[in-house]
Amino acid sequence: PRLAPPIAQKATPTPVVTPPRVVTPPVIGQDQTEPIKGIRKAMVKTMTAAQSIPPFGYYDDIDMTALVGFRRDIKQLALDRGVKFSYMPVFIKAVSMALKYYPILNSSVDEKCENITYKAAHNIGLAMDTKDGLLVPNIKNVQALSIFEIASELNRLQQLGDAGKLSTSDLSGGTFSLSNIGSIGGTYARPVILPPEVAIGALGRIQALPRFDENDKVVKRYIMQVSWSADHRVVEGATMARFSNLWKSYLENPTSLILDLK
Ligand code: CAO
Repeated sequence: PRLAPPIAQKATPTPVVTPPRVVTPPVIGQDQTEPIKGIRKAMVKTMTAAQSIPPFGYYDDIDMTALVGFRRDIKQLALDRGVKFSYMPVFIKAVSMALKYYPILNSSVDEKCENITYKAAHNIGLAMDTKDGLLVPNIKNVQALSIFEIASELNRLQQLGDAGKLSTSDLSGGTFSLSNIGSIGGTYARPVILPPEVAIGALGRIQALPRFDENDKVVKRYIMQVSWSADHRVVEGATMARFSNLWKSYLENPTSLILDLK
């Protein structure tokens, strides 16, 4: 596929990390025991249940060069309409567009894994790092939303997450999840599937890296790693790989994404 020329942009230098101002607990020199409660208690329950799932891991590099330029233009347009626009709305829409062809990845299984339900709605969950802890609200019916509508909904969920006010409805009914750990840092991750969902993807940080062009010249490209986990009891590795290839193709060629948009 033809890709847009690299964008003239300075590579971000490795940032100097400022340590957090407050470290809690323990008090220096003293052990401290406290009950596990609230959102962390919910995390114990979900993650313990997740341990019964045998995951299949699949990793790939995504050339984001064209999308970096595309998003730079859209970001200002969205801002003019009062909406902050990151890469997530595009990642989420591309997931939904690819799920259409691989519906098993948008399914759920019952506790004993005896029945599988193909979900009609694409309710895409996003791992969110909030002051209360890890929460995974979801954007409902992504298959029927425009990319701008997804961005607005993401803004709403982020504001509620920051305020500790996400509703039960926002937090339930997810059918597939994404975890953008790259907004904090890192490359690869091993995301944990949230039962009863069967797949999740983690996104690394977009980095300026050298790559070869079609004339074997070294060029600067913007690369992001994706790490998928799927429930290997019901999802074949090849299905995950084919889904990832389609998702990757939408991100690497935003024009093809527009072509298939509903
Ligand atoms: N690489 C490079 N830049 C990225 C990026 C990535 N992977 N992801 C986000 N960014 C950029 C955004 O584009 C934005 O840039 P601008 O200021 O230029 O617009 C900036 O980082 C801040 O983005 P954001 O974090 O506010 O928004 P988002 O939509 O990308 O992500 C959310 C939203 C909720 C996913 C994110 O805030 C978050 O909480 N991430 C952590 C998820 C997490 O904890 N996962 C682990 C779960 S398991 O414990």
